[in-house]
Amino acid sequence: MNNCLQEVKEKFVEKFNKQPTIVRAPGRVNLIGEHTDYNNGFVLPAAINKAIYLAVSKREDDKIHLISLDLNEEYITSLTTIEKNDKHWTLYILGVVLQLQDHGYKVGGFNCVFCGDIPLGAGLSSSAALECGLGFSLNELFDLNINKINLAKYAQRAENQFVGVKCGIMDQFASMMGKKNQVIKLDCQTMQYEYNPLKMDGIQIVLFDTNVEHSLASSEYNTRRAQCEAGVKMIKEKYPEINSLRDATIEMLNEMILPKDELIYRRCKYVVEENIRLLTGCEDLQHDDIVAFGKKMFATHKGLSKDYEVSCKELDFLIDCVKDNPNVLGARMMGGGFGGCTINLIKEEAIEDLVKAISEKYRLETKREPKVYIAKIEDGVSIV
Ligand code: GAF
Repeated sequence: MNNCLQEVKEKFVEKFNKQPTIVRAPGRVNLIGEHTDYNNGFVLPAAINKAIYLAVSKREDDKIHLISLDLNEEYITSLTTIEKNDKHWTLYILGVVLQLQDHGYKVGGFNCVFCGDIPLGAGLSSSAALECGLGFSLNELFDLNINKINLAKYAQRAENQFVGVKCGIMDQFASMMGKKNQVIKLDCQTMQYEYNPLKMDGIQIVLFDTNVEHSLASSEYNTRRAQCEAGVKMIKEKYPEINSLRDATIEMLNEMILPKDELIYRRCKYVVEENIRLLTGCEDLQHDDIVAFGKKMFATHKGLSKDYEVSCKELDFLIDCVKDNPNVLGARMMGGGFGGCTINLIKEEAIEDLVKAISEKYRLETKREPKVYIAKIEDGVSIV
């Protein structure tokens, strides 16, 4: 049995003296399509084999009793006195409760003990997993009858409104809707999605963790979003029908933004190009052309680093280490940026040696201990 699963179970029984319902909520990877979700574009994520386990039960009173085993912290409040507080982790939970209440759902008091193996701040969406796991748990406990996509939307709103990060829908959608061995092609404008099998014989998804903690809440993420919106506003002066960068073309950017603001231009250019890369990249995958797909991942990294400027020296170093290696088909930084992981498609037989070599180089260069995970694609949130 998974360690976290065992731990939450034992702790819950010890603390509350009854058997809990247990929910598994996974983190995610994203193959391509970064910083496109809040621009109404496309993403290609998948839920993975790293997850948060939540042990939950109803209470007779209106209290919310939370225990984080990873942080060894406890927090108690009530349904009517939810407020921001200095235990940051509680915001992901309480924000979801507030969303459900605001949308008219009757949530009662509950206990929740949780623990996870998604590394924090590594860009693998531990926050979305916690939000989704909690939403899913409350839906089960109180028979709220909310479908998974709406649960994902409430989880996203919790992060937007209570945590204060203006994230898109990708992470919550992937954690909720993930399917074993399938990537999800999601159109963030229409919310249409399709599952595509990831056929990568002899190739694994390897994540190199810079061990630099990113902070999504850092103003930079929200700034990027605002810069994209500023770009849309400029385009609209001549093309009022354009409501997001998803519908913009490079020609429009050249005409309406480049002469006025070079920085906003680079931000928008990256997003427009990334959407094209995703759509053509999906065609590569359909034709089993991982080589062509991998090249697009490298191009994405360049765009994120040079034009969108959400990379950092550690991420760039890890990409430089693999970019000319014939055993690495594609690699790029993943997620919000400023730290966290790179995602790499690596030939199975080369992984061991490569991991050794890169870890050594990384240690020498940065004096940081790198971490490495092999990501397997798993199902989304479910009861264990
Ligand atoms: C973070 C956000 F939460 C996502 O919504 C997405 O924007 C991602 O950064 C960048 O693609 O994970």
